[in-house]
Amino acid sequence: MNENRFSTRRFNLIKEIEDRSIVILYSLEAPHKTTDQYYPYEINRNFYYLTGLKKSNFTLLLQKDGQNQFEYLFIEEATDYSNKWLGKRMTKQEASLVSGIEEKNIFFVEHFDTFLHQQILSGQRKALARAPKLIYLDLYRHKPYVVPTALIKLDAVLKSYPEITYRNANEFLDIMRMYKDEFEVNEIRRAISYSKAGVEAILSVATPGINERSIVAMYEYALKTHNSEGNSFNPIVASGANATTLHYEENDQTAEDGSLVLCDLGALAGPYASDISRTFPVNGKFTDRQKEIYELVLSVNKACIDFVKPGIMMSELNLHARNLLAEGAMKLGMIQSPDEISKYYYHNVSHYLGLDVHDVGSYLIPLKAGVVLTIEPGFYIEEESIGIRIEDNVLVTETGSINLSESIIKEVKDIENFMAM
Ligand SMILES: [Mn+2]
Repeated sequence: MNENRFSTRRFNLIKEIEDRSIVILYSLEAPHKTTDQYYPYEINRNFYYLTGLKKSNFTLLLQKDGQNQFEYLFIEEATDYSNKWLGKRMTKQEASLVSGIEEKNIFFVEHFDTFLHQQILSGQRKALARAPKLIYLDLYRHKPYVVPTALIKLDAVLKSYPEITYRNANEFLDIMRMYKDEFEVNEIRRAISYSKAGVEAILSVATPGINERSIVAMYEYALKTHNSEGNSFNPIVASGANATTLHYEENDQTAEDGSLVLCDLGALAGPYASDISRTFPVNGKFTDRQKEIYELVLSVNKACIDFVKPGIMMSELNLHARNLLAEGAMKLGMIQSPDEISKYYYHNVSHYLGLDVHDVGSYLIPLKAGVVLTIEPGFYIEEESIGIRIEDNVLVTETGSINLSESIIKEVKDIENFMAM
């Protein structure tokens, strides 16, 4: 069943790309930290999407030539040394079972450069396939003027074959990855179930005077004991005014009695992410003022989830949230005109979710069944030390939407009852 899913994706990608081209995707390696230490390894999401493999230093090579397609995989070889020092590595047979790539087309990674030159680029396989004119690579840049790793790795090749151009494979993969199949939706559900366990652990331990750091520790403890791989991003646990900074990550302040705590966190299931925000009073009881603002955010959270259906544009969803929050703030007498809402609400209401927490995809095309997105309205009043965000993970269906994180408590009375236990 596995091989079908990943083989189908590779087939669909090859269908889209130009004739006489190849795709090269690297699973990449953990970045260096200090001396002989490395940061934890994260699989390249595009590599995983097309192979199902989560191993570092693997390379995928796809070739399209007319009606012919070729798939090759390059893996790390298990040696006596690696077995004794580094642990078990995958065999060709295991890699073939997961990825659906035929075992005879799986080689060891140290042979990749020679293979690429001799078998593919130099056109020595002319009998089988013409030399490619184009290479598709993962050219994602996390900020401007960063040279993508794929270009660094292929530098010598691109210099020695100036007749071959390269292009961004993400223009296809980003769109393919937007629409989740049943397996993926179930993985996201599993990730959400870990986040739920984490949120409940937090609500159980929260008490006035607790340090935000202890809350993070309880949360991460819950993830690990439920067998989640861990965080899909650095958790935000922000008490009082800290919650008005959107990406507050220090998580080292004391949650004072009477304050709200905003938690924005997400657990992993395999490489799939969840992304949940919940806000609660650290002493277990909302003040009237906190409740008033909380109920407004909650009503917008629900209204936006109901608004999600095929055909809706992200921009409409954003506008809907903003209008509703502005309307609410005007009723509360906090602003006089709708555009003043930027004072209290200053982010978008949604992003895609999947193999990445801020998942790939176009924000300029209408929603369609299979898209998973967040709904996360917020309200931030710095002068009152109130920051509230309520975030759920929502699947677009043929007729509307399903809130995948519905079972994570968010009603005022449910939170208060839970914390009173
Ligand atoms: Mn989010």
